[in-house]
Amino acid sequence: MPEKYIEAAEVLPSKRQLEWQKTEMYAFCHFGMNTFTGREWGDGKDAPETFNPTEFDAEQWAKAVKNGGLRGIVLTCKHHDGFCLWPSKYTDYTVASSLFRDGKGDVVREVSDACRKYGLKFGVYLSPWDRHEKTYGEGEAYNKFYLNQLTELLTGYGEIFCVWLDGACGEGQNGKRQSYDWQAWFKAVRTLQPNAVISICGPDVRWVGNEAGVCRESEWSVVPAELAISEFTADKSQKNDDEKFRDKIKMELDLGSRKRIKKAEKLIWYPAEVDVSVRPGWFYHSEEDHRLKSVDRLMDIYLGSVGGNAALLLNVPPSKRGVIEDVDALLLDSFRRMRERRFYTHVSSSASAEGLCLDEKHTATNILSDTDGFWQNAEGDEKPEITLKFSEPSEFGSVILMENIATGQQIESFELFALKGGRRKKIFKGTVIGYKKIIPLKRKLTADGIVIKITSYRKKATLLRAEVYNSKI
Ligand code: FUL
Repeated sequence: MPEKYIEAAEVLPSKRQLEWQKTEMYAFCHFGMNTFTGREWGDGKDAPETFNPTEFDAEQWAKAVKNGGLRGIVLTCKHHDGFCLWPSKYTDYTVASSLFRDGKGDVVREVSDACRKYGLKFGVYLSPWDRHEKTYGEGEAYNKFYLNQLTELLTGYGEIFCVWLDGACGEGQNGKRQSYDWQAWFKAVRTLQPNAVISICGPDVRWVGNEAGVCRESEWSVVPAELAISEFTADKSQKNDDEKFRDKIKMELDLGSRKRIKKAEKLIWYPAEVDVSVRPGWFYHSEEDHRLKSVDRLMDIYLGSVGGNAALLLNVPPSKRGVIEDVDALLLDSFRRMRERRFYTHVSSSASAEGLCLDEKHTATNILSDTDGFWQNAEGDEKPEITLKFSEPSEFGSVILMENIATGQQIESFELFALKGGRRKKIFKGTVIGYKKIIPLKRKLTADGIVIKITSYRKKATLLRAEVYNSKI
């Protein structure tokens, strides 16, 4: 039997996981009955007329999200209160009973259309916990009801990139809890939207483990299979609507090291997603307009998540008017500008790359171009190095490295050196790379180039890309 970490090196992402990972950062839009009642969790008893966005404009959402450089929107089509943002045939607790567009509206339709118009991906959140529906807690009847609603969303609104299933499972109207038929629902997603990932209480994308935007230093995408059991995630999820939950960080820090996986029965590709709100709550509350996260905090979250082998699902909730308010839209705008300033001059765009490699198909030069070609270490080279030489001595402040995850996640540690007049100086020591590792240096440096040294890997070391940037400020 090979060692477990060698087995881990052979675990690969599915095509849908790979495509999802490239999406990097996308918006969560919590919008629904709670937007109008000022709550975070509704009890399913509010009259449908309460839902009445008077200036609803899905294109405005899409523009604000796009302008922030995010690549999709996941919409809360139904939250725990059970109110549906589309005219579901299976309940009358929907937009069709509201005043919105005189009962002829469909928020899911308008948001999905706007996403397509602005080149954004569209995903759905459909809460399994439903505090309005009478069959909730009755077993088979509710599972069928949920499947019907899921089917409506999967068949009526074009291509869906993500089905986001949260773990909340409270009591229904009758005081009963429901045992969810996850497998039947997963099957429907696979059949009706084969390219969609099933996130959180699903097999494709793992919840990072907190809602505060805190990321692990070493985020592995190959982890023990039991982490993907829906009930396991559900158990760790929020049990009430207390704001404090979102800031509590209680997560296991090591999910994938050699030591952690040693005794695992089965390993799977299960990459992390960081879900966090720009506001204290998931829903919009005007009294929180002055409590938005700072752009510096968003940048830290971005560097830790997208720059730390995870994806970022950033919640930007529309208001009662049915628009993303200026404070939120401006924050997204500043966040994009800040990223543009940080990655302003692509110092390595005319660099050369050298290093031993497996064969002429896997040369170091591959890491400089935006193609699928990648570098792979020479057989037996245990501490492979690549030297990037800039066309002239240059100042820089960030380095981006990407592993070729299509052939697995294998790098366990690496070091970076600055090259100056033939001498090298260590400037960074890190652990995993994975899909993307962004290394913000403590201070800017001027050098002739850098050396990337892989100090530990599992079966083989690969790099898809390396980029060196200087900031504008
Ligand atoms: C949780 C829910 O209880 C929250 O209200 C929110 O929707 C969050 C993203 O998922 O499980």
